[in-house]
Amino acid sequence: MVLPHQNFHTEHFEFREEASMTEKKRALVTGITGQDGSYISELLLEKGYEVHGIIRRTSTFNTDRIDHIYVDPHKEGASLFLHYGDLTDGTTIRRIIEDVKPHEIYNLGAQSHVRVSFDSPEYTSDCVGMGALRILEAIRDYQQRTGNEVRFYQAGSSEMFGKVKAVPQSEETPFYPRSPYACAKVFAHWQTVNYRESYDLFACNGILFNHESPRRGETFVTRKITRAVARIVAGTQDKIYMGNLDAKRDWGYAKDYVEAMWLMLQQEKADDYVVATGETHSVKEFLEVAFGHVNLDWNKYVAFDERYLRPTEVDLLIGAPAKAQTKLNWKPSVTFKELVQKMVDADLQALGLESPGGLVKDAAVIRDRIATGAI
Ligand code: NAP
Ligand code: F7E
Repeated sequence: MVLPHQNFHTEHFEFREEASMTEKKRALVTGITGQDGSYISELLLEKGYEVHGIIRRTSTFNTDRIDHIYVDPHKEGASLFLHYGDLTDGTTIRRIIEDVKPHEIYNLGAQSHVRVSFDSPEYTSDCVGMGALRILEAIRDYQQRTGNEVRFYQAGSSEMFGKVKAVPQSEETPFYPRSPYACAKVFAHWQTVNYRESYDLFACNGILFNHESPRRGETFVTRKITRAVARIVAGTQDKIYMGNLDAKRDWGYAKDYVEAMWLMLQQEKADDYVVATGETHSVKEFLEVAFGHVNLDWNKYVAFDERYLRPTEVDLLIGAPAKAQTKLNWKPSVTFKELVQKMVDADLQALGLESPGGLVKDAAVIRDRIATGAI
């Protein structure tokens, strides 16, 4: 049997030709309602895939990030399908894999907030760590029974480097996780390596450094800042309460990073890759650029609140993305300053205000909401 993967790697045109001659490629995405889930789904749909996403049942709609790509499945030509499930529910994960028969699985689902993982360590470990293992086990059985290859992407994190053992951090740098979230990601990372080596699964770990966008969750530091800038300009907020401003992160643009995920699954051999910009900036620098974009001095608006501190902090992250650059031919397209300004512009636009950097074209409509008890 010729698998859809066997004749193409990174050349998009080759893939399109093949997809039209044979059945459509099917991808299954966990965490499809999240920031990365929405961008990877757009990318896969553009490439002609049939995309299946796992969503959780919620009492109010939380599909803002994917509403623009959703087409009623009763309509002809629909290519995006949603399935109820949860990473803590192995039976359902198995059933969905059996039904969808995916060629590729992107495991992006997670309780992804580091600070929250200290409050809910058991749940975070179950969903982030065991969730990945549940998928790997389901793939192992499905592949063995049917002979159909399923390629697997595991959303690893720079948080796994934690109290860093080397600067910058590469695929060779040992992990030293500093939160329940990071410990669970390390578990998922090694399970992925182990399933690749034990059962010859095509399973890749992306070790992605922080990546942001106008679709970033409102409680991560970048979006918390850019949203506050817009609300301060609008006159609906007067201060922003924050924790450690000295932490340094390697921040890139999420849309670039999902491209790297896809590229990993198109290679001849499964492998692990660091995806990063290779630059680091402090939270203070982020504040400077974000407030500076609307000619405000951040010092006048930022106040300290210890509830935003973590029991253990990750002080400095900076990635060495040489392997991704050479093997995947991947590189970031957006600079730090452009990223910050784009996010501020998008948040200003969401409030109906003028944005100094011009219009940010994003088909996903990100609504402004009141944050209740947000971290
Ligand atoms: P995100 O915006 O927080 O999205 C997380 C997604 O996971 C949401 O769709 C969420 O669904 C879903 N989810 C949460 N708990 C789940 C569960 N128990 N079962 C099934 N789905 C569940 O995260 P992101 O920024 O897109 O990140 C994507 C992945 O990359 C995550 O695994 C994250 O840990 C990892 N990562 C992110 C970064 C980054 O900088 N963004 C860097 C490295 C690694 P709801 O919408 O229902 O909550
Ligand atoms: O914090 C500091 C905070 O929550 C960044 C997730 O996507 O990236 C993300 O994890 C830094 C930390 O992201 C506030 O202490 C200061 O040092 O935006 P963050 P994170 O913890 O780096 C990694 C790669 C992931 O994998 C995760 O899923 O900013 N900080 N004051 C603050 N952080 C928050 N959230 N809120 C503050 O008020």
